Amino acid sequence: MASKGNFELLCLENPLLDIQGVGDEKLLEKYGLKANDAILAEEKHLGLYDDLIKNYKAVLIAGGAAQNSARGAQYILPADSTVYIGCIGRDKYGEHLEEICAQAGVKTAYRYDEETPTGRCGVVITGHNRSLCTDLAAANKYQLDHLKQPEVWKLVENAKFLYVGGYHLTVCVPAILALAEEAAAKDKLFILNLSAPFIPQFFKDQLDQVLPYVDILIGNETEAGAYAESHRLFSKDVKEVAKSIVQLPKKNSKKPRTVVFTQGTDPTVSVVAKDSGDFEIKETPVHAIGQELINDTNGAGDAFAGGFLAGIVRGKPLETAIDMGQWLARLSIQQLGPSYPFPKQTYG
Ligand code: 26A
Repeated sequence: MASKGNFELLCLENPLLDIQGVGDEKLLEKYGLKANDAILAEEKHLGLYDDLIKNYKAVLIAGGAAQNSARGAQYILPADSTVYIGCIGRDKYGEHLEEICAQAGVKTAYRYDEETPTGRCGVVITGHNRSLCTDLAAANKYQLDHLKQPEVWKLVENAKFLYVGGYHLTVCVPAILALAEEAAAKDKLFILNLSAPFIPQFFKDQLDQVLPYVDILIGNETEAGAYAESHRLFSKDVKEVAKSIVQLPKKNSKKPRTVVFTQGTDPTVSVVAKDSGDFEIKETPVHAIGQELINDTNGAGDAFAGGFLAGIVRGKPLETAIDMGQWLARLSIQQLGPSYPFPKQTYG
């Protein structure tokens, strides 16, 4: 059923501005970055942003993983379907994010931090790899108080699908749990993205606190591997990891848990827990694309999540929602950074 355009989908995470440039081995080495990774910036990384702008012709693009997904979902859904929450500073970068979301039709309910600048993500492109180095700044100042403000909480109560980027587990677990409790209490769908290997690796306790509330978990094969390692699973095989996660205790017993793992150009694996204790395991192929059409892969996973969320909000079967995610990812990797083509293309 089509959405009636009443902000059914609410997303929470870290609003960031991406400073994206085409780099080289030398740049990666200088800052100790891996070609394909996502990390939190330390002191030694802080020169990267100016370096990218001055020496690598970097461009400024709206980023923040779940903010990219919110724009992606809204790209497909009817007007006024998506609202996004996070914390920015009162500065040019923050204004830029507000403009981009407004253009994409995403309603924002930002918290403004008066003392801290808007967060930045340095994106170093080398070939089809992207290295993300994030200085969260204001994004790290998100607080539960903001979510509980009556006009913001009204948006939460109104939404039927609550999506949290796993990156937010580094910022404000109480806000995530407030959304999770709301979903469990009112039988809404609570969806979490693993976001990056360092989340299951270094934020294991925070993740484990939230997992009992998760109806749908999204991730990729590297994140599945990192989860297997930190949770000492016997296998890193994505199907085995997914099976292990769907079986974890669940607060809302009215809904089975679903785990969706993308695997780059290999088929996307989905596992649903069945009442019988058995599993429904499916593999959905990706939409092939010629190498020459790829612009960059920054935001490909976020686009997948966005398309997938749109499918779920529209009440599509799981495999169709996955296919919508693959469709949007294919469109996004042909654009510069985490963006979607205009004029709009339509799925199906
Ligand atoms: C807490 N961290 C590290 C992050 C991020 C992040 N978004 C939220 N929190 N690190 C990178 N990103 C975003 O991921 C997108 C690509 O998937 C980048 O801003 C980029 O747009």
